[in-house]
Amino acid sequence: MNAEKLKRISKKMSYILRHQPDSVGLTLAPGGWVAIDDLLGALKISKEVLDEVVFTNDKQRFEYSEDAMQIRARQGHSTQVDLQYEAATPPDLLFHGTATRFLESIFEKGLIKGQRHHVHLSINRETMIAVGRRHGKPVVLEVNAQQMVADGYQFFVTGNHVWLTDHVPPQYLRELT
Ligand code: HQG
Repeated sequence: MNAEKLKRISKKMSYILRHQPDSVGLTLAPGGWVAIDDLLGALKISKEVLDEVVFTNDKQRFEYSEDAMQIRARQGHSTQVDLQYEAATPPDLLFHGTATRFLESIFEKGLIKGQRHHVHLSINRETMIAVGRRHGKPVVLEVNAQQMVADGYQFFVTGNHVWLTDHVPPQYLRELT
């Protein structure tokens, strides 16, 4: 299937699995899971097409359950759901991509999660530039995760290596130039 069409389905899946499952009559089970058959019915696509979306997705946003009966978005939710991630110890440094226009507010309030469940961080600086560009002129912030852990902050990691935390106060942030 062509890339354009796959992207359209992926966006619809993000909308359903992260934000508005009830828009197609679905409810997320704990962990954020829905039955694959129910999602196929809602999207009116075949399992083959769903496989292609899941496996070719640029950011590996979705995952199947171990029993291959269910699917979920790995992160990025705004709808109320417990993703049941286990706490994990991050590498000493993590990165967050944002836009320069947000810096003043970020250095005042820290990184806040807004509509999402968590602040999203990454070990990969390059990816973070692209994430920042979605909002304006990109800038990458370095997060002193080692100090945050020492100070008792909790982190979670998703299957596609996104690090999640509740809030990053300004003292742990440094602008990279
Ligand atoms: C900023 C994508 C002002 C924050 C990516 C960001 C990611 C503040 C924006 C995932 C702030 C929120 C998440 C403060 C944070 N004042 N602005 N105090 N604190 N911000 O889209 O991190 O393609 O909700 O820096 O890959 O950009 O959706 O979060 O610029 O992993 O799969 O407020 O979304 O993945 O924007 O992106 P977002 P994000 P997907």
